[in-house]
Amino acid sequence: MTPKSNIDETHLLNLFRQMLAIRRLEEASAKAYLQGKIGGFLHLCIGQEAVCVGAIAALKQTDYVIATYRDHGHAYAKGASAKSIMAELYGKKTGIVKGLGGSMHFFDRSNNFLGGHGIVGGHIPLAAGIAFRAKYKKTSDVTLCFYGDGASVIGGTQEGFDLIGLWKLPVVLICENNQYAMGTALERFLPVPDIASRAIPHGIQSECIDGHDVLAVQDSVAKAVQFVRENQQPKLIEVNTYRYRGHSMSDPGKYRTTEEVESHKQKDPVKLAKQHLLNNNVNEDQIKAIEEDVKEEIKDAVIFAEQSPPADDYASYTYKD
Ligand SMILES: Cc1ncc(C[n+]2csc(CCOP(=O)(O)OP(=O)(O)O)c2C)c(N)n1
Ligand SMILES: [Mg+2]
Repeated sequence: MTPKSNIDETHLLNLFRQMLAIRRLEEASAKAYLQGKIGGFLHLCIGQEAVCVGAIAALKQTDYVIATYRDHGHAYAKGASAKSIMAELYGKKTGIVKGLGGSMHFFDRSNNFLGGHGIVGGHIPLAAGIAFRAKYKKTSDVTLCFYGDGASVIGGTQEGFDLIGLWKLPVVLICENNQYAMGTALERFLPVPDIASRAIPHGIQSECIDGHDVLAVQDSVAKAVQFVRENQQPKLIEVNTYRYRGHSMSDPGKYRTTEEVESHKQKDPVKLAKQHLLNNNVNEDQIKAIEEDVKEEIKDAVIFAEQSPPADDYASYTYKD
């Protein structure tokens, strides 16, 4: 159990609320998927919420975030509404990209959330480009680039790392090490199971942290962001985390034992934050009020998605002379 400590209760309540909202949003989308209301692929981040919420809490609003296809929590933490996310999953016109992208291709220019990318590792060179612009224009904005452990071994990742290291670009690379790439365990695809060390040949400083305590994640990422902003140099953080569900909704996850999954649930980030709040004498009623509020927010998001008009035909967006 987390000991009593001096924490900013309002801040932790806010982080707890965000993580809970992401958890409920993911659960609601899984339900809608099984009801056949959401099509295509659906990758959930249940179990990993402390990573996106803690890391993005370390940013300024003008900083950039770029992520993989497991992007719902990242978009929400960067400021997208549950309504725009759910409507996108439903393929509705009111969605975050007008219902034309779906789960893997969120994009929210107003909050500097630049995707949502389905090609594993393909967005790392894009992060280099975003950061190059910031450095060139001297904006001091930092790019936070999330990627998975499986992306470590992809060519695009290495090419992106080289540019980021060579040009000393203001990027914080966050490897969400959830121990698996689809159904393949880390030790079956990495000759040296130390992801942080893969930054060294690219001239990028790195560290490895635990990803269950949202405040600890925020603290480490905040230090990295400050270092990157002030020194105009990149940094890589490997964050150890775990996804409770399969790779996507079509994966029953039979390559893991129930014991393994349950052992990770003991360190659940949402429960940990709640316990932390209770240990610091935050009123239980205050927590219950947040839980109710989140329930309403997600219920409203589902109603909004169901009642929204369908996306326009793709053809109406094609370029015409
Ligand atoms: C270039 C490319 N190769 C293969 C795939 C198929 N694929 C989709 S997800 C995935 C695993 C990625 O695992 P990881 O990077 O650990 O991310 P996680 O799903 O665990 O968040 C693979 C191989 C792809 N989308 N893109
Ligand atoms: Mg993974």
